[in-house]
Amino acid sequence: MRLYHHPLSFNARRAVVCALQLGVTVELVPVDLPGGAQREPDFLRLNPNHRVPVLEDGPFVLWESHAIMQYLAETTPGQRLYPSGLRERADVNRWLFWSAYHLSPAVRDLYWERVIKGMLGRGPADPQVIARAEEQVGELSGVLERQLLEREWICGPALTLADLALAAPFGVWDAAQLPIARGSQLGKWFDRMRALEAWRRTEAS
Ligand SMILES: N[C@@H](CCC(=O)N[C@@H](CS)C(=O)NCC(=O)O)C(=O)O
Repeated sequence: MRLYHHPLSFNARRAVVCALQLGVTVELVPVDLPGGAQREPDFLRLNPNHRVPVLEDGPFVLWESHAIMQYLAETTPGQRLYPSGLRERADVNRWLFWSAYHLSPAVRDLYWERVIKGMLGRGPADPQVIARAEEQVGELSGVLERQLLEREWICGPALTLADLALAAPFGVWDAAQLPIARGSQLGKWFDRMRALEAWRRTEAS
């Protein structure tokens, strides 16, 4: 299997960490996003949305990081990150959707404004976008904080896809200056995530 990614993309990182945590061997293929490789016809044939990550499993091509995580787990015999019980799985799915729809876009806005825009010479940060995203990230992290008050991991006593999906945006915590206290339950959970071998192996990415 091939996984197209970029080292600075937290959306790609969640798929890479997931593969590593599952012990799935994937060939990592870097895509030169700053150079515009994602808009070349060859890449657009893989993903018409011009985004990473993309998974290629023989003739089957899959984009959207959370769907890739689910696919990787489903195709790994004996895996324990994606429970098979109806409600346990629904609980994990809930957080995957929440990650895709709420958390990741809010963190992306801060990361884009405070880091990537400058890196690409795309002009100064927009204070209005920053203010709105900070408010969203603050509210969303409050939801996670309460969720983690009595749980070691997002869905209970065991690490699941939900943790891997949600940890990825927090990888830019310092760079994007996320407005969250490090000593919070969320900060402690993130420290547990950072201790995972799979996470550490993607640290440079
Ligand atoms: N919802 C998508 C988001 C993917 C995404 O936004 N990827 C960014 C990098 S983090 C990208 O490839 N951007 C390149 C572009 O928009 O041209 C996912 O979770 O896979």
